[in-house]
Amino acid sequence: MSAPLIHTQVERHDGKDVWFRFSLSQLPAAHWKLHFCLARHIDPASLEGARLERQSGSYKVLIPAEGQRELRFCCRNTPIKKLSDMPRGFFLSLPEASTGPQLMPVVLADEDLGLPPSGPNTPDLPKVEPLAGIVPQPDQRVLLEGNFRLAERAHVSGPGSLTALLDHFNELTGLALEQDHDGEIRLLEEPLASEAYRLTITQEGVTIAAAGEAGWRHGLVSLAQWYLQHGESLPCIELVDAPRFGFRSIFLDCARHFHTLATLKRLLKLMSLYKFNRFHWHLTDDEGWRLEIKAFPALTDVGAWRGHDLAIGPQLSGGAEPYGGYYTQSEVKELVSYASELGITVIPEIDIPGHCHAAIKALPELLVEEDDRSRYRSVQYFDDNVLNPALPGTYRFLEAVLDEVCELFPGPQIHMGGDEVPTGVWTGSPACQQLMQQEGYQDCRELQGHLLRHCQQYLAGKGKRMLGWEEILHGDKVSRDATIFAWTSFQTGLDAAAAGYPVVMAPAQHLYLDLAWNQDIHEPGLYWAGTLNLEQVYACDPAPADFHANDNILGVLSPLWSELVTSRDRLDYMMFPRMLATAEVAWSDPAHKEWDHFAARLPGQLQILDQLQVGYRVPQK
Ligand code: TNX
Repeated sequence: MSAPLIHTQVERHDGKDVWFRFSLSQLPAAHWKLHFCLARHIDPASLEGARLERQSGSYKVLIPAEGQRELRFCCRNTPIKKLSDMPRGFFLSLPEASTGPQLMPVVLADEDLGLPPSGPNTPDLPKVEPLAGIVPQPDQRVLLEGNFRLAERAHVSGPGSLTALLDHFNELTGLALEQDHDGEIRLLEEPLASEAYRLTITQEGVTIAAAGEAGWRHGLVSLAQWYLQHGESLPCIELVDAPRFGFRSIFLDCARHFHTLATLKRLLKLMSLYKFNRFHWHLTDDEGWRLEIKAFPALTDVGAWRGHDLAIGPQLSGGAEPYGGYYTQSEVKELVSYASELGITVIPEIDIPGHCHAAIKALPELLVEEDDRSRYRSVQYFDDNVLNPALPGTYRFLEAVLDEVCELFPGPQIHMGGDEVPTGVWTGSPACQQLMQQEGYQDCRELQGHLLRHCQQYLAGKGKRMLGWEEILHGDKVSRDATIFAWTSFQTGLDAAAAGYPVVMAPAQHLYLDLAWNQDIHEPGLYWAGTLNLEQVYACDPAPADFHANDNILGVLSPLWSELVTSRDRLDYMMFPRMLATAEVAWSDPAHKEWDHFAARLPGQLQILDQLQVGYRVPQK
């Protein structure tokens, strides 16, 4: 029998409720089950023509009534507005006793969202004359007389070994600069601020003055951007430049979908072109554990893979075949050292206590309390994804993981997540109730603080500081050494800064690169915090001039969560050119930040991205 076809359709949008209808062309046998992924919760009572066998995260298994080729169900209170929300990864499984193959693919023949494609599309950019320029916009920029010809094998002089700096420059530009005593490009040591630089291109040559490597690197990157726009004949110019924030970060979720080491290196290279200096590596989540931990091989043997009949079912883009991957410790070291040559510190994130479905499935003997009767459902629809702060196994697991993480990542900061712990968790756990009594805790959220405080202290013992999403403040137990990542709004960041915490601003409404670019149904992405166009990213000001605690605002982070990022192409599409707007938010003085000017510099930058084969989203006219 050939693979059945399925038609999926939203039959009715009823306020925030969405009614689906599935029609199958044929059925292979009785008692088959239909598997698929849909990042919504199916109301079991709404099902017609089938019953629900399982739903965990985005994974759904339905058992249709005998002979039924048409199924209906409702997802309540979570509208569906985009094709990228539609169910994916269909397959059938047959009962074990039956003969022949146990699995059968189902071909998605057609889908209908039941919505008009979009409202009127507004242009992404204002009508402005293109202008060659640097992104992020430098502090001061003066065009000088004449041009300088940059030879392919120009010589560069400067203190110490410049190999790493020049390798990077050559990789970006395709040139072959070499270090020599007497170069037409001269790196000079001057007592400037650590990341500041002065780049001067005259008809005679190029000088880059800085206090050291960070400044020279930024100067060389500006030179590279100038070269990539002009070719060998560089208009003479002087830039005097320094960053607004010392913390300029891009985040990639490698758990929801796996991204190869090659993709990560390429991303780091592109980050360095825009003067980012932190890479926030989201290594663990419900849908996958991606970091090799020698003490617990099961974390990756089991936790890094999902698929039919695996401990973690298919998720997100779905499918029966095993999907996943992880980074070996030697790959991690390779990436960390590559990043450091680009002036980028890698910050690992081990997301606890929520978002731990994969870890719990890998290590149930340590992480599950048999008698726990708590019932909860996380934002992403898991009912078994939270660590238990009262189990000795939780601490054994965490300490072993942190021991290895601290060895692997030489940077001073470790991110412990802390986000989206669902309500209801721990309420039916005898161990948690006992711990609360023993400690005199009134509120379950104090258990979260209890666990994170332990991590903070454990990390401090190893000379590391803990970072976390804004919810690490829940239960009020972590000390003010912890850096707070504000993601639900600016205001939470301002409040934490006012309360004396160091803060990194990552408000979803302005900086989440996984949000869809606009409301068009074909435009992929999430929209729980609205859609996000280039101008909205650009408009973001993480530290308003009149705010009294600005010293506590360290900088900004733009995350790319990967629920829908299944490939490098999709990664490029979501990140670029929005990442350039983040770069300017993070680097440029608000006095020199102007949307029209950025828009004028964008075409020159897109031409650079073309040369580097970045599949950015082309701005709409
Ligand atoms: C919220 S931001 C999450 C993630 C999701 C993201 C999607 C944060 C700390 N948690 O688990 O992937 O929204 O935009």
